[in-house]
Amino acid sequence: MGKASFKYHVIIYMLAACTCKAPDAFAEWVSMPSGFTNNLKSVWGSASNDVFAVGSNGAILHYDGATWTKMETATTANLEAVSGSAANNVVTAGITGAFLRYKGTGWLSTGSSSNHNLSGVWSSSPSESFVVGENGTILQCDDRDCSPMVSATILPLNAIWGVSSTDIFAVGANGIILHYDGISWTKMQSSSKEHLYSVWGVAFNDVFAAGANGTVLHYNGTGWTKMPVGTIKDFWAINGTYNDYMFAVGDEGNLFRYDGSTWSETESGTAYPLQGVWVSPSNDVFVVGASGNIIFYKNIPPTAAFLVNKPSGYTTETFSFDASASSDVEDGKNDLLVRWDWEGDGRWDTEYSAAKTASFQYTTEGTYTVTLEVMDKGMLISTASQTISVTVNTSPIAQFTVTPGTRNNSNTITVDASESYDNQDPAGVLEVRWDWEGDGPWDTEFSTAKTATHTYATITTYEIRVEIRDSGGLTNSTAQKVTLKEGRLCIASVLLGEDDPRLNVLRKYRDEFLVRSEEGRQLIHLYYSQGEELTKLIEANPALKHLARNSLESIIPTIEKAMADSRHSVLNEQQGPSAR
Ligand SMILES: [Ca+2]
Ligand SMILES: [Ca+2]
Ligand SMILES: [Ca+2]
Repeated sequence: MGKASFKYHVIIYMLAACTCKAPDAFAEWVSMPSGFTNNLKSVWGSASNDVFAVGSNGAILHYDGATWTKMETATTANLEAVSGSAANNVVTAGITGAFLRYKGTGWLSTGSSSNHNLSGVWSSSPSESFVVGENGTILQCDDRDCSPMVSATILPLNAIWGVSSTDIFAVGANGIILHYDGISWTKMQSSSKEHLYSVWGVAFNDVFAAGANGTVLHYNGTGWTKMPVGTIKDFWAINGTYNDYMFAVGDEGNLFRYDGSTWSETESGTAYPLQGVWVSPSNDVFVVGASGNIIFYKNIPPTAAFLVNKPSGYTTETFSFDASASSDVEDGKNDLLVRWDWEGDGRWDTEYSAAKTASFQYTTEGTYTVTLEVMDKGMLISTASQTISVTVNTSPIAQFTVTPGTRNNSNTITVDASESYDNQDPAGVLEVRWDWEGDGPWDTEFSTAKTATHTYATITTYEIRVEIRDSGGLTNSTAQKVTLKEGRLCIASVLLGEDDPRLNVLRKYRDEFLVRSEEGRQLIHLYYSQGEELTKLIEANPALKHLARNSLESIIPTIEKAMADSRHSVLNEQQGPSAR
């Protein structure tokens, strides 16, 4: 297999791997050793390195980001729920009114003043928590004690969650859902008769409840509706960080993820009942279950990648950057935020933005390391860098030469601007255009061809202008005057007289025969470069004039015959130029 085709196969493989990745993205659940074998019922934390899990026999476990350790408690009651508002305000509740507070140093078993089994807790602030339990029990607790609230049911309440202390939802048996508006608890119209075991939301009009037989309900601010999930296994807990990043867990290792549009099953790697789930602010997922099982999904940092429209450019130009190639396993591209450091000086030059494209113009020459930072919704970041070089563009320098045309008819000229140059661009990319008469309007388009030929209709003096343009659009122009002269046969005219028709033979010989060979052109050049001087010499010397005239007169018939015989003759192919 050739190198190229190997490369090709690698690319195909990578593309295939990418398309397969989505369904497997959440396969990376790992089992965490808890050191505990009894049931774990609930999990909550303030951060991924400050997580609490509670369970049977008064067990409270704490995770510091590396290991789970059992915390000291004064209770042996089965604990059913844990929640909090900050690292130094955690509360847990359990059977026969068990209620413990953690203020950052140790668990205080102050009790709830209730004898009912308590199964749900939610903290609205560091000094206020709400607790629910059997017989429709609802308690409001501060840092000292708890007091019962007037409930709207005698059915068991299993879970509680709120937006604020004046907007709280509680769910329980037979699909019951209660709402507290800061004054009283009232029953909401539920769309289900299934037992509800968990409630969580992101806003007053975006709340989710999960329960028996794979039930998940959604509240949109006006009513509760059942979401299609695709399981009949009981859900024991639901939690997330966004309405497109949430998880529901339940019986037999049942684990579903919601991405904002559909619920999809994820392989949890366990068959144990999963009873608690909590998603950290950095979008790591902690799930606890029977027999001390804890499983964990770690949010993967995004992949940062970007394109720049060119690796080098001028201070007069704008560079365009596109971070659309960045990606993340958990989050959609639109959810990723990006920011830029144009010089790689460690100071970010833009705010975080969901817009993936940006542009920047450098004012100073230099080599710059452009750095992109990409952040996912769990605030995990990645960076990517590219080096670009920026130079100051200077104008090109225009130069050109003019030479008489090869036919030497005097009205055809050839110009050559090859000597023009630029300090940044090679000659090949420089473009030129011409103004043949110096009258203002350009007579040619810009072209990288540096030579051009032009034939004038009138023999006079012209100013020829050239303009040169570099790749950065800078231009420079120069001009020179060219005086066209009649192609006078000076010596022959003096010898034969201005009106002698034989002059036309000589003109034809010059223009259609001699001009076709290098030697002929050299001869013409010699004739015209020496002509003026020789003519003066001949005119001043009658003997020389006589001798020269006789020679020329004898040569002309020979020339005439040679032209007629010559296979190179073009007399039959085109009309000769008119004699001047
Ligand atoms: Ca991620
Ligand atoms: Ca910077
Ligand atoms: Ca330049």
